[in-house]
Amino acid sequence: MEPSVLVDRRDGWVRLVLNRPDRLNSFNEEMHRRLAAALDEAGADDACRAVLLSGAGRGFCAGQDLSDRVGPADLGATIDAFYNPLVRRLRALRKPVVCAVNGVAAGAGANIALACDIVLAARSAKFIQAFAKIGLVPDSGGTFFLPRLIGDARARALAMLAEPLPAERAEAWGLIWKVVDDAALAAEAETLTAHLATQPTVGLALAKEALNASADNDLDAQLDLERDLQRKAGATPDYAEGVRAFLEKRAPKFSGRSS
Ligand code: T3D
Repeated sequence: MEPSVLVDRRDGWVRLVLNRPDRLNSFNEEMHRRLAAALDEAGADDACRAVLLSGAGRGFCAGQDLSDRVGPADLGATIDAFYNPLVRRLRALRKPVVCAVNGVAAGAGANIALACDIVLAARSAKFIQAFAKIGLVPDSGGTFFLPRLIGDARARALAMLAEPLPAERAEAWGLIWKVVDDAALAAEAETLTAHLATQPTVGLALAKEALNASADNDLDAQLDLERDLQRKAGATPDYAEGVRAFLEKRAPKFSGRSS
């Protein structure tokens, strides 16, 4: 049997593919464990400077595998054990995470996509806060990301109506970065991830840290944080290389190293 997460190591980056296509890549515990391990490995590997997450088959991810939920379950415990750590891992990973939403992203599947740094979606894809259809609350950061990305009015309607949001509207509303023709999605996502893998990795990680903190900070606190992170960025070899390359009128060659 094929693994539930495919790990495809490339030159400087890794492609992770959710691989339970007959269940629209919905999560069971095994897929959670494999994805967590793959993200930890990518995080620990200095040679890996960017991550691409996508799904096998016609869907991206349909959230929790509901066939594992026919009996009573403590959903707070499963969220504590699996979904919340996954969202925290994606946000904390000190390298960019691109998500290629190749088809429907429903329930936790939609919000895990939103936890990634740059989200591309196939034109035919849709995002569904499916939770209300089964009496649940948007989880995996949905109630955090949605109002911040698209505003309270739209967030409330998506959460309460569970209507599919087509990819083109998701882009128009600012929920995602970009819609791409279905046939072009894989190549465009790979080109973008490969590009990010050549960029100043430490600087990007510091930018990610600042953006992650922005939702909870007031302007003064954010200005102080930017100062502190800029101090760190300014001490990296990639900053020195970036300035040198600019002055020498050539393309920079970033190492991604911290020292
Ligand atoms: O439980 C906890 O730990 C708490 C955390 C919860 C997080 C959550 O994500 S709760 C929300 C769970 N997800 C859903 O409620 C979505 C359920 N799926 C759907 O509503 C629809 O499948 C879609 C709208 C996503 C796609 O519809 P469609 O018509 O394109 O496909 P389909 O025919 O419904 O699905 C294709 C197959 O995938 C089908 O199997 P079959 O009939 O071909 O054997 C379907 O049963 C299966 N599938 C889709 N989603 C799930 C699933 N099987 C198990 N769990 C799923 N979530």
